[in-house]
Amino acid sequence: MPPATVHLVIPCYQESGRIGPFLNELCEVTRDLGGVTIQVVEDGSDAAEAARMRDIIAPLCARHAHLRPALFLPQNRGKGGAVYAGWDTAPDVDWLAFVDADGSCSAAEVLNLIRKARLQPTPQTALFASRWDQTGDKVRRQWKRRLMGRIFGTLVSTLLNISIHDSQCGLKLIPRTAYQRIAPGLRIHGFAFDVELLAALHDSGCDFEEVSIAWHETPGGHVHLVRDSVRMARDVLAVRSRRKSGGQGWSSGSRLDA
Ligand SMILES: Nc1nc2c(ncn2[C@@H]2O[C@H](COP(=O)(O)OP(=O)(O)OP(=O)(O)O)[C@@H](O)[C@H]2O)c(=O)[nH]1
Ligand SMILES: [Mg+2]
Repeated sequence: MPPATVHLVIPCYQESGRIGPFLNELCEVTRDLGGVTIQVVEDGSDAAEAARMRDIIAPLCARHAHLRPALFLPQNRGKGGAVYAGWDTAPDVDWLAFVDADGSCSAAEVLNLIRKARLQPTPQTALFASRWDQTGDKVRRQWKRRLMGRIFGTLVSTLLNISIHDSQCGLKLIPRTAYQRIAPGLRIHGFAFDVELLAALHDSGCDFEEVSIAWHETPGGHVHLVRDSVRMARDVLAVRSRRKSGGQGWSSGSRLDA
């Protein structure tokens, strides 16, 4: 049996300064796996940035057949919008995945998660990388981000009544069929898209597993601790009220226990 196929999207906004070494390493470590495609989705940065990204990606595309041509979105959609745009170009794969561009989560961790997904006889359980295990220096983050991450995790699990510690980690693998069931109802395209994705998967009956990974924060992040936390909290409340009103429209599933 050929290994399960995976389409891995890297959402990028103003990432030309950070993505080069990580993309190179990712292409190297996945090259011999077979059945894995990688795609950068450039999310409406300006023309100069798009040109810089082309300069980084073109030579890598020439060396690696599994690095697909980048998708350049004409307008910024937000991280979730970019991930979904990339996923929608791969309607036949077994697994849909994304990873952040900055390399905070290493190429080796991506490889581990792909291998773990492939142990499933058929894609069934979504895999959410998690920075929950903070023993030793496995997870290196600024204390402010660590604290906000904990508060946000508590907010998500309490308000949505879904047991999860870290919904926001930038590496996830989703069974493609599960995504296609819920995709028409997904509305959130900003940094909280993972929360809606989680709720929709859960409510449609798709299980998920949190997988502890190493995470070494890279400087130059785009998430503004206060501004984006407020927006994200508002999005969590929106997901909650949609579920409560029963009008979520993302599935015909039956697991609405929030
Ligand atoms: N497509 C898209 N991607 C974005 C946008 N903003 C950020 N990203 C991507 O989202 C990913 C995560 O953003 P980061 O800047 O790494 O976030 P951070 O501030 O470091 O936060 P953490 O990584 O969670 O600590 C990166 O791949 C970014 O390029 C956006 O507006 N659109
Ligand atoms: Mg980051």
